[in-house]
Amino acid sequence: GHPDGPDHVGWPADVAARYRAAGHWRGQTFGALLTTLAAAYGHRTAVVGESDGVPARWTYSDLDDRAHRLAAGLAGRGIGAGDRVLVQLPNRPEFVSVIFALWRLGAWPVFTLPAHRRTELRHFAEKAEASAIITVAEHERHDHAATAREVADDVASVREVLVVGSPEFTELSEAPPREFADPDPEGVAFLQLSGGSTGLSKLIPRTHDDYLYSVRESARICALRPDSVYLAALPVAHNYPLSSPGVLGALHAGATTVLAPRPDPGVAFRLIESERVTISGVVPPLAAAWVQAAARTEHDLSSLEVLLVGGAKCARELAERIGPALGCRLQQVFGMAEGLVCYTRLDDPDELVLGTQGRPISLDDEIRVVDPDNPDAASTDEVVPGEVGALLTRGPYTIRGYYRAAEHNATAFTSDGFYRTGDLVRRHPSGHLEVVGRAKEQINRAGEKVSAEEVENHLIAHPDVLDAAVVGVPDEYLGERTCAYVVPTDGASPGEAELRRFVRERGIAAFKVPDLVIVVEKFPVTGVGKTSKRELRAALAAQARNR
Ligand code: J2J
Repeated sequence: GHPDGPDHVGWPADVAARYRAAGHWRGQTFGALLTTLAAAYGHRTAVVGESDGVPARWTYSDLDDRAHRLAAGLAGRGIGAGDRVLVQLPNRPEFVSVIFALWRLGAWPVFTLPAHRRTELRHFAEKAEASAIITVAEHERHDHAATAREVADDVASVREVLVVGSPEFTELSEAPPREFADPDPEGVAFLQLSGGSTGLSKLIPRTHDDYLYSVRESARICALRPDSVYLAALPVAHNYPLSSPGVLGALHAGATTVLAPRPDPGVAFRLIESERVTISGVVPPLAAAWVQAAARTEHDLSSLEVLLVGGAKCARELAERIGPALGCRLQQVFGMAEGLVCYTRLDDPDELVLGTQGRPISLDDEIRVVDPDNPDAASTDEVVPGEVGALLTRGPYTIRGYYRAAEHNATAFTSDGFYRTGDLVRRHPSGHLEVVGRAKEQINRAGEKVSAEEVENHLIAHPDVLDAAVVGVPDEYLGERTCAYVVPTDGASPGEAELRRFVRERGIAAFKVPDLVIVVEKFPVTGVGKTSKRELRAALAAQARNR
């Protein structure tokens, strides 16, 4: 085993046997799924998008053929079963062919976001001991190929940087198709990223069996059918647009996925009209932007049947405006890359659709709402039904441990295997959960998760900074924005602009750069000991709200 801990903390054998017996885990890999889909839906359209400005429209057979050829091409570069490969691709059709090619090889995609930069990519490459990076030359004026090569220079395991759209990659994509041994469906299929609350993002190992279960059920709960058209508006590497029901749910149903290069109403509405989109998924700030734009649009949005909203809390007022403004049904979704996904159901009464974040996918999702004041609460420390508590969960598609993170796993999971979500919820008698807050040290900035500790560590690296505390403050548009309180070293007086520039140049995603920096002489005095930083953040967050 790796010194940092096991690659995959599996489910206990008896529990796994139960999930198989219940038909949740069916022993199918993603590669095998694509073969089945190509046989069933061959000439139907699977993926619509743009590759370097060139429109693309792939049938299920096209996708199957591309994944076969690319798998062969990648194998020719020495990529094989068990290899970890950083995938950093924006919303373009090759995202889909690349991940299925890797799955056919038994290699593990590591789903990084287009927003990630040098320092984050280096961390993921090191932690995963990645052997390759697959990226694009440029996206949103950032030279991704150059960043990937920097990471490859720094991380010894990275042998290849492959650039989608380059002549070299095109050649790989045209290799004679080959079949590869199907990997173990109970084995790891890919590594997803956690939002991170203690320091850097953790890697989340998901198996073919567990993820396919959530994808299959998501497609069913969202009523996807072969003539559905799913618009992927958010960056598809995110767990939400990937699987809730997302690109994979749409594929599972034989439907069409339209990849929007950007999520703004200008781009999205044009695609909804031209592709007759029936369903999409957005975060609350984007839903608000769509609602506003719908009042003035000349685009025909009448094909839209369902809009999922999730990733962050959807305010009741916004929830009420979505249906009337967009002429569709709202479906709330509350999920996490670690597993558990809740949806309001399409036939739920309005009160639940507007006022809750849904109920779990599976009857085998175990939910515990426990003492919110005790970070070490056991699964038995449940609050009175209907009271607010910390959400713990365990089930057929929720991980039992992060990748190579034994120390972190000891606190992130209970001794009986429940994942501590860090979310504060209230459970309704129907089983629907209402998310009312958060216990974890994380800021939810328009659905992007920012670890307070990670940003603090970047600030403290500045020579003029003695200490830093990062908190979320309410923001009308983003839901929350990040506010950094900074205590300077003796005699120093760092400026806000300088500190923000410094953090950005450390090589991290723009959404992690503090929106606001406030320099203070000293921090308020709180309790002492291990939890003092937590108390300090709480005190500062309260202070920020009252500013
Ligand atoms: C409040 N908080 C929410 C909601 C997520 C589907 C949908 C979302 C994600 C996701 C996902 C929320 N109301 N409706 O993976 O498959 C916050 C919670 C949660 C954290 C997980 C999916 N929906 N959240 O957002 O891994 O705090 O997954 O624990 O990015 O987002 O973040 P992430």
